[in-house]
Amino acid sequence: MKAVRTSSRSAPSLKALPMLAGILAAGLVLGVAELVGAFFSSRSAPLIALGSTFIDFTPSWLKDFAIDTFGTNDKAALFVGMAVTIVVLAAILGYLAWRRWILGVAGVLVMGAVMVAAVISRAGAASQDAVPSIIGTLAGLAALRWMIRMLHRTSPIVDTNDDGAFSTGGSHSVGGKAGVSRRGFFAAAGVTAVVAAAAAVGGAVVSGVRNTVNVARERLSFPAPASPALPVPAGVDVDLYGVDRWLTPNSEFYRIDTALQVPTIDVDTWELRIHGMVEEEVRVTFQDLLDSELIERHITLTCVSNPVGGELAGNAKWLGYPIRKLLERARPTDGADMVLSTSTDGFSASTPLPILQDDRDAILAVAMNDEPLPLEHGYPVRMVVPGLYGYVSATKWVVDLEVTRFADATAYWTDRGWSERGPIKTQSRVEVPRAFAKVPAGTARVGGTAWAQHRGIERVEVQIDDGPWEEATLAAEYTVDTWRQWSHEVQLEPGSHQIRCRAYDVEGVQTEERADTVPDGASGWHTVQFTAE
Ligand SMILES: Nc1nc2c(c(=O)[nH]1)N[C@H]1C(S)=C(S)[C@@H](COP(=O)(O)O)O[C@H]1N2
Ligand SMILES: [Mo]
Repeated sequence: MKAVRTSSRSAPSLKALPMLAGILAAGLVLGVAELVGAFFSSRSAPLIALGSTFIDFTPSWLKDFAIDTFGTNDKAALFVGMAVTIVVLAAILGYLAWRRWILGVAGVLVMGAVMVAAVISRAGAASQDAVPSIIGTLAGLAALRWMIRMLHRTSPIVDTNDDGAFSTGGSHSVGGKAGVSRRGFFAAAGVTAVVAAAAAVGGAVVSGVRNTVNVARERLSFPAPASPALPVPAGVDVDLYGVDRWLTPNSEFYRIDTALQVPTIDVDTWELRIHGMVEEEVRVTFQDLLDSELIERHITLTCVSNPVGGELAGNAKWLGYPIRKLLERARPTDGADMVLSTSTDGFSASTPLPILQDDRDAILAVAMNDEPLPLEHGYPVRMVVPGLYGYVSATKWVVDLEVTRFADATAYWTDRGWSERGPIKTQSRVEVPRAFAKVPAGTARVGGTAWAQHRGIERVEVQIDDGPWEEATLAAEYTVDTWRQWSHEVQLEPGSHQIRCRAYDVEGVQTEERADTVPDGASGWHTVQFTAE
């Protein structure tokens, strides 16, 4: 009776190891994609996208079968089915990659492409939602390459020539020595497994927190404002296609911040502390805010980094508590001239104390256009101050107000070369025609927007080529704290043209002098080249 001779003492058979490599690499692809996706948006999670796409393509008989068989567990069944499919495909890919590396590359890329296609085809997806899947795929490919290399190095029966092609036996075979240790492979496999697991857990934690916060945010409702916004008069929009809307929808509101990841704050633990040069330290919870008399105001926000003619400005309706009243409770002491507001992510802004105390409505905002603040716009509480650039006033995710002096403290951007104070410069822009547009010759309407928050726009003038400056028609003014649209009728000869505009506030015409955004905001007259034909 001869015992069947097993190949060696080495544990798993050689075929199993490339398969294991494939499965681990697939795990890494998904783990990394989940982690990166958690930082992007919930839409970019590849597993969910794959599952949803699968459901969309499932014939109804299979759906019915799944629901009949698994009942309310049909989704769990789907995920189990997907997991099995992925494991089997990954094992095959690992084996192929071991036999012929190029096949492995092709296979991984095809799987990556399927993932990207699934993510991108979801409703509301944007092209950047593909990024997590792409990064995941590249990470998986690298890990697979590493593990397969290690396998070839230790393989007792398989050898590859330099370009990775497969060959058996022959003089290259390193026989005895190889196979002695697969330590290299197991090290690579172990690292891949650990990184994949850590990435998946990290991704799940991050998106889990985000989901919890999103659910809490959606449940919020606000009391009617004690002081509602003035009604918006009919003519605040010039009614000219191509001019931005007077009221900026939240989804189109510009976003500027230093946050690599949008902070996720639990409203139940959020607290604002007002301290420093005050007679009384004040602490406010979110519920305190909701129980207070809230005001509702339209305020146009502008970024100091907005270039002449740029898009970094937006107008929204804000609901919140007057910062003036908070300061009345804290009672700043003599000599204080600044409030340093700090966000949970460490950003800070220095705002002149008198501006927060005067009769303008500086707001500790909780809602934007009748919605709880969007996460990226400062949920649950941010500051909004009429007349100041965002970097010195509009702290999002705000948690701390320190009453202090400009001489004693500096803020995030002032430490980086920007002016310590940032009143908004009077600006106007041409939105119609767009730069390099082609428009019909003859009579044309041009238009745009002007702003001089807390001073107000008094007049806008337009000039075509070297012609005279003509007074444009101003749209209705809401308050001096909001931007104002303008339009004008011009006659255009065929040919190329230039249009310029300039706005006046109470102090006169905006400066023609060109200034860069650093250190305290861009200036100059906006000029647009276009063609009439
Ligand atoms: N926490 C925090 N708040 C911040 C910033 C930031 O980087 N972090 N940027 C400020 C700047 S420079 C501007 S212009 C406004 C932009 O607000 P928005 O993103 O809601 O439009 O937020 C301000 N508040
Ligand atoms: Mo800004």
